[in-house]
Amino acid sequence: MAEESVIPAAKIREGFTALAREARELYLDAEVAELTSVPDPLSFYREFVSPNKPVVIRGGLDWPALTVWTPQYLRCKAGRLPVSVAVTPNGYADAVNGNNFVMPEERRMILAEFLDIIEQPDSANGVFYIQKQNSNFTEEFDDIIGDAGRDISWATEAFGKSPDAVNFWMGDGRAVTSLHKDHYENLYCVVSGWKKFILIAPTDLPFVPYDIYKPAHYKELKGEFVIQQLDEMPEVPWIPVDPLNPDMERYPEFAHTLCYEVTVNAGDILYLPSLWFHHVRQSHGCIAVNYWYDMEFDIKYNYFKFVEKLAEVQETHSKKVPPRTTMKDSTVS
Ligand SMILES: O=C(O)CCC(=O)C(=O)O
Repeated sequence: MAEESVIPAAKIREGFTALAREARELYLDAEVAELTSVPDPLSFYREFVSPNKPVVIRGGLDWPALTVWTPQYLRCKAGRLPVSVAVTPNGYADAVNGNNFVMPEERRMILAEFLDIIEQPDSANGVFYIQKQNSNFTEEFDDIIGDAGRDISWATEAFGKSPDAVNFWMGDGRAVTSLHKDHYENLYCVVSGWKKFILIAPTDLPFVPYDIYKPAHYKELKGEFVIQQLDEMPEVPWIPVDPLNPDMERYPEFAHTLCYEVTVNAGDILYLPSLWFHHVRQSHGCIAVNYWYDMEFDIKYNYFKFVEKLAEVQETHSKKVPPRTTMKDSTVS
């Protein structure tokens, strides 16, 4: 009978270290690349999408939205539109809190009401953020969509398809999006204010810890936010590390990641490649629109899933993470 062979964890660890090192030597840049004008579709695909490298296109937007989307204009043109707003006590929606993965309380209100809260945050309890990733821009903002667009034409040409979702983001300066990854090619456009992204390449995946959490959501009851567990939902694998304040004692492997930081200002476009981990902060009242184009599920994706599987069985990553689906990490939101 053939003997069962066991690969020592140290050998797998060596492979992970080589993967991260060689990626840095061979294809990653020291900083996020910058362009000062929009690329033609072929160069964009060849220089950034195919090698899976982020780039910021400074001043890449020429939308009327850049000048016309003042609170006054939004009230006048779209103030009566009903919108979905994520409300949390602390600005962390879809994030780890103790043993829970906590989603925001979702409220429906008209845009004018939301704008009042953004202008006077103390007038409401909690942190309010329009962040619903269900193509809310095309679904809920029909009256102002012409000020921006249903797609980014040169990106649509490069990808050979239209975006799967177009999302409108506007919120409180305290709102933070916790570290996660998506299976989308993301064209992230800032209309006013700024966003700060922390990015980690997919080749650093073995050093990004995951744990398993109980799904829950916030609910405001008599002026207090409580966490209610959602027992009917499956458990959620999520990243427990806050890259702004990582707990290196508990997650020492995180020290081996290379965190890129980039600020995306009004008028800029960030190309955030599929499978890159990202953490996002913003200025108060920042407005953005992003375009999610589905990634190609090609050999790169296959290799990524292989490394992910290997990392799951390797104890430094997580002992408990069940097999991942191909769904976007945050589809539970
Ligand atoms: O802007 C944000 O807060 C989060 C953006 C994000 O996670 C995304 O576009 O995938």
